[in-house]
Amino acid sequence: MHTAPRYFLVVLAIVVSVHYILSFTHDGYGRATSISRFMRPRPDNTVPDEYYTNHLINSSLHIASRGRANATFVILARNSDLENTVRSIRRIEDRFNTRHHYPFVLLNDEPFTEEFKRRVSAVVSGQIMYGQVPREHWEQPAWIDEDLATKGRDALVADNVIYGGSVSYRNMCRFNSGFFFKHPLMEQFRWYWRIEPDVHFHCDINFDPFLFMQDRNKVYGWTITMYEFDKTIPSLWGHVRDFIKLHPEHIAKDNALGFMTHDNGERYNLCHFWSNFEIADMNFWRGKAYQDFFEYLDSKGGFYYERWGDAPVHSIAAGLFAHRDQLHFFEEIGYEHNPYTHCPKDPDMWRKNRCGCEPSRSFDYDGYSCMRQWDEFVGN
Ligand SMILES: Nc1nc2c(ncn2[C@@H]2O[C@H](COP(=O)(O)OP(=O)(O)OP(=O)(O)O)[C@@H](O)[C@H]2O)c(=O)[nH]1
Ligand SMILES: *[C@@H]1O[C@H](CO)[C@@H](O)[C@H](O)[C@H]1NC(C)=O
Ligand SMILES: [Mg+2]
Repeated sequence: MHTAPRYFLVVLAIVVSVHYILSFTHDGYGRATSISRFMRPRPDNTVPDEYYTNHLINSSLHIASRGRANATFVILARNSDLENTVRSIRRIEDRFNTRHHYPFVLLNDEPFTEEFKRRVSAVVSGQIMYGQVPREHWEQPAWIDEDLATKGRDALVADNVIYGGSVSYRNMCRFNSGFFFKHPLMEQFRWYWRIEPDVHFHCDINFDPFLFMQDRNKVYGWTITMYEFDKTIPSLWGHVRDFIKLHPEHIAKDNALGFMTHDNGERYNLCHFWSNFEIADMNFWRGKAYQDFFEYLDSKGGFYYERWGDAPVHSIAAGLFAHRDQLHFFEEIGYEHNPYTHCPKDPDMWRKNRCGCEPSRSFDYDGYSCMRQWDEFVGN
């Protein structure tokens, strides 16, 4: 006569213990709950303590005293960007580079003024080099059909697409896609950290991201990922698919395509890394796979007929030609380029790195962010 309640108790006990086991195995590193995501850094995604130069945290100083990587900062700027360029450099110097003295390369399609050089040179802690971009790396190529290009721009202007009517913005995107790493001042380096005028670094960076990337065989480091405006790249993915068929030898076996497409390459989900922040290996861009890729895309004219950004071009290439583990999310680097901020959400990380940003306003899980797709892809 007590069978029914006893049966109920047994079932209840099983349910409770299964729930307990599941919550145990999913806790911390799982994506089971938003709490666990908030509380703990992702596995394999954080820079280990031994990379930290801060003696309070660091236990093995040998990594901290290794000197510099073969690396430079790079900033593309106009003379009119002077004040914002000074601001960006001051911020990265204060949070990182006064302890490392990595050089800066400043590039411009026009000669920098003496005033620009005087002001910017005053705020760096290391070497600084100023270069002009050669015309053939900047201007719209002569073979571009100007009537088609005009039609393309007019259509984007009519559609209210940001920079839709700008030729110089297109020059900039093409230059950042295919040429910055070929500039003579950049050729002497392997690694670069891209910075733009008026960006913010919200946390101390008490480790050397270049050495971390080098040791771990990384290719591309990023802090923010989001959707691209589909109106700027209507034909891009079709060309990517054609390129894959044409050059299957370039596609990495364990690539990150799964981050950018949910139907095995059929359609692009528009996710890309926000390229105003990049820490990456220029030898990857200089390699055969990317060179073939850029030449192929460039020959289609989409930098001008549409408005292809360097962000989707770099991201798709990194997703195709690199091993998935070679793409790295720098969770601990608090970064802001108007209007979006990445702020570390893990309280320990946030405190340890003296972050000045507000974690709850981090862009990571904003509706427009692609962080969810990234988490799903890497299995967090
Ligand atoms: N020398 C030069 N640099 C440019 C030109 N256009 C853009 N840049 C630089 O290229 C980078 C990207 O341009 P931005 O105007 O910041 O474009 P964005 O980041 O997409 O957009 P916002 O920053 O939101 O305006 C920045 O480092 C700019 O300084 C240009 O015509 N000449
Ligand atoms: C740095 O890297 C570049 C590009 O790979 C290379 O040409 C250069 O020789 C390297 N410099 C040093 C000091 O290793
Ligand atoms: Mg910008």
